[in-house]
Amino acid sequence: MTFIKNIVGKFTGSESKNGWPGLIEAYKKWLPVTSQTPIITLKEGATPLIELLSISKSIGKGVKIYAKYDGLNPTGSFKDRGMTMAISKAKEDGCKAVICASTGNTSASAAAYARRGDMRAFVLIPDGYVAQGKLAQALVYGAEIIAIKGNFDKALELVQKMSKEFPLTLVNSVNPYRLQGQKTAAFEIIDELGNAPDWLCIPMGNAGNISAYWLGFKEYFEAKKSTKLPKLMGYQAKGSAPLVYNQIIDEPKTIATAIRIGNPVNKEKAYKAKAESNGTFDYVTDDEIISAYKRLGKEEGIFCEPASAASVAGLLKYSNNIPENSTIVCVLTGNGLKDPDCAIKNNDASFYTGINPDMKEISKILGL
Ligand code: AN7
Repeated sequence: MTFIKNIVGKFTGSESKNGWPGLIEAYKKWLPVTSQTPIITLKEGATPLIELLSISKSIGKGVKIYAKYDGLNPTGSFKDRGMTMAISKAKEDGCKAVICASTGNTSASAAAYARRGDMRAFVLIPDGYVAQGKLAQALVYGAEIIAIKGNFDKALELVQKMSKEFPLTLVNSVNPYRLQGQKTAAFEIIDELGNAPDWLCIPMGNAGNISAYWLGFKEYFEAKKSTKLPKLMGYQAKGSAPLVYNQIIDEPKTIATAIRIGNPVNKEKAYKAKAESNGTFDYVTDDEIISAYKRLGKEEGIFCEPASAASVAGLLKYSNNIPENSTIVCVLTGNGLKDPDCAIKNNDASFYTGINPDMKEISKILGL
């Protein structure tokens, strides 16, 4: 991949096995860091852009669809891009403890980076609505976890208050360093494709990530690293779509617990990005999410979490509107292993249990 060579060529190769130094080091001149900033990194970024061969073929019209598979970050989600920045800056400021509200991925990422930077990590989560893999991570990374009787929006309200009351750095996406780190995903896409895509399809919860991508696409465009800006296609789950209805949802509902958010804090930024990019916000149903989730797995070999599949579900919903010969990137924000319960409940696999270890019996079952 030429872009990895281009970036990595600048480094000694001693930083990690393949020479990738982590996104702050790689994109330093685009980020608010100085020589004084202690860089806390797990070598996040440089995630693969994978062509979706089967889905591109089924849409036809010469369209090329790629997945930006950010589930391959160190803690399994795009949050690591923002967290390396937020935690490094918190460390620079002498912070001893960070706090966040989370539907799961932010808590895993915050805990990993905070502990690596020798800080305490306090996380507030909605009791019973965080996928198993994410909870397992927060526990193992040594977070101090408070599960509240209430949803994400309530938890965010609380941590915003607490960070004003106590000496705690808030690391939700209201922290501006989060978006700075996350904008590097747009840089990577342009570095690899040689230009911006025509559309960027992305799931939205608090709408930090879509806002960050827009920052990144605009900065590279202004620096003449691309000749166009993408249309932002932001998708929410139907039962949890405050940005589609333009109203707060008091009791958001969706199988995609990562984006079960009723009052997005980055609402204004997201609407501005939508207007500037001439984009579209829409919802997808849980059935559409699961259908895209399954297709990604069994046709493309890509396992993402349900919230991430919303980007592909949205693209499929808009397939009649896709311009001929366009290039589209769908952001797969989190790894499928984050939510094993969803995987086990939603698949079309043939799974035979309690079978005797007998070739005759097995071959009969398999129709061989
Ligand atoms: C897999 O972890 O809000 O629109 O607390 O985990 O930037 O909020 C997660 C959000 C998409 C939405 N995909 O991103 C949290 C949290 C996955 C996510 C989103 C999230 P934003």
